[in-house]
Amino acid sequence: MASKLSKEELKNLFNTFDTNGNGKLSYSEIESVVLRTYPQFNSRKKVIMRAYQDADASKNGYIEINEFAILLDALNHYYELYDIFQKVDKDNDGRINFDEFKNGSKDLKLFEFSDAELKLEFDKIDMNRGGLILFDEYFIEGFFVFVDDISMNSHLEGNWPEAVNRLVTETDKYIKKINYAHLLDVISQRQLQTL
Ligand SMILES: [Ca+2]
Ligand SMILES: [Ca+2]
Ligand SMILES: [Ca+2]
Repeated sequence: MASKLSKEELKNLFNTFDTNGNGKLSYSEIESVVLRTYPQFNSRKKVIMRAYQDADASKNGYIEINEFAILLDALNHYYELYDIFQKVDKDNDGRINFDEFKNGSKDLKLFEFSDAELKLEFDKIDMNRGGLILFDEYFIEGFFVFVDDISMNSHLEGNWPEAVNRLVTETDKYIKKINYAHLLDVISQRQLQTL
């Protein structure tokens, strides 16, 4: 979505967020604009915080104009992930146990998985082995595990765009819609960070 905005539209939107006009966005500026424009984020402040942290590539605590498109994409993407998470979390306790995971497997796009295969997937996501999936673990599975797979693949084959393509198809099983552009952004940021 953000990639569809022109440079000027992006700049105008950025200025709307930048309420004190200092050319960078603090977390509180972002949160207040997002909550004002999209009240449905009220129960999902975690999503805003997560998107803000991800988009701040320079790690200076502010979102600058060059990080802004990533912020918008991340907001959109995490919002969708959170949507699926809440649907599967039937008792609304903010955690997904294996029963909920099994019952929600269609929402998670895990079609035609046997119980044993589902258990394997569940354990993969449940990184701290607590028997429950937290939202953090869930979207880490949705993103960073695959990013690591991608960098491994790219070392093996020297062709990471192709590896990304394949993994995005793979990941579609888990998540309704992978934002390809954002995934690429995250990858390039990560590659820069590891240089
Ligand atoms: Ca500001
Ligand atoms: Ca920054
Ligand atoms: Ca639950």
